[in-house]
Amino acid sequence: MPIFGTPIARQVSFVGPFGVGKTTAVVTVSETSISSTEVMSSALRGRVGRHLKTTTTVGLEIGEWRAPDGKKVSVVGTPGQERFDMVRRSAMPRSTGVVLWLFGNHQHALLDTELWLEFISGEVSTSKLTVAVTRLEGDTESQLREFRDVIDRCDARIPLVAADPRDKDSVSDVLATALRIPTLTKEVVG
Ligand SMILES: Nc1nc2c(ncn2[C@@H]2O[C@H](COP(=O)(O)OP(=O)(O)OP(=O)(O)O)[C@@H](O)[C@H]2O)c(=O)[nH]1
Ligand SMILES: [Mg+2]
Repeated sequence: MPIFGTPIARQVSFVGPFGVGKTTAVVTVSETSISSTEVMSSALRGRVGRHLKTTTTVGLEIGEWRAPDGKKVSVVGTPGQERFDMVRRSAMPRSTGVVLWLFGNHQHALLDTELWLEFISGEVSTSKLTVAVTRLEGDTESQLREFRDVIDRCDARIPLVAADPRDKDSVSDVLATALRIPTLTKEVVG
């Protein structure tokens, strides 16, 4: 007798450095309220530059995005901090797509890219991966070329997009790219 269960839903997980905007992106695209695992961290207060925020993700947070085909997609934010490595690893194998979010305007951006790609490719197939670069200013195209070169050394088929975690259309395009479905607006740098 055939067994009719709930069909396995598509899932996209967001990984990347502390404070890049993974939680912001989950909240931006989610139609429902998300199950949050953010905590206030006094240790984060008073730090400068990219560490200005006072909350951080310690577990997985799950939102829901409605794809252009009307179906629901789970969007999973993971913690960026090193010490939550186990949590991060647990989300990736179950995902249809994995998005690596990166800082575009950071002095070690390319080294960061290399290290994160190395970590992720040890966990899941790079065919699932998409790279989204935030905070690009000025000559966006030439900066993306630099990222493209680093990514090509890992796998030239990995899509690369510039994105803003605070912008709904932008994050929707990242999700579409991650699921390998057509995007509404965004250009993929290939
Ligand atoms: N200026 C600027 N700010 C951004 C951009 N993307 C995100 N932010 C801000 O950066 C912060 C990111 O914070 P979170 O979304 O908590 O980052 P996270 O990646 O979830 O951090 P952890 O879970 O602690 O690893 C938020 O205050 C965003 O508003 C961007 O493209 N430009
Ligand atoms: Mg977070």
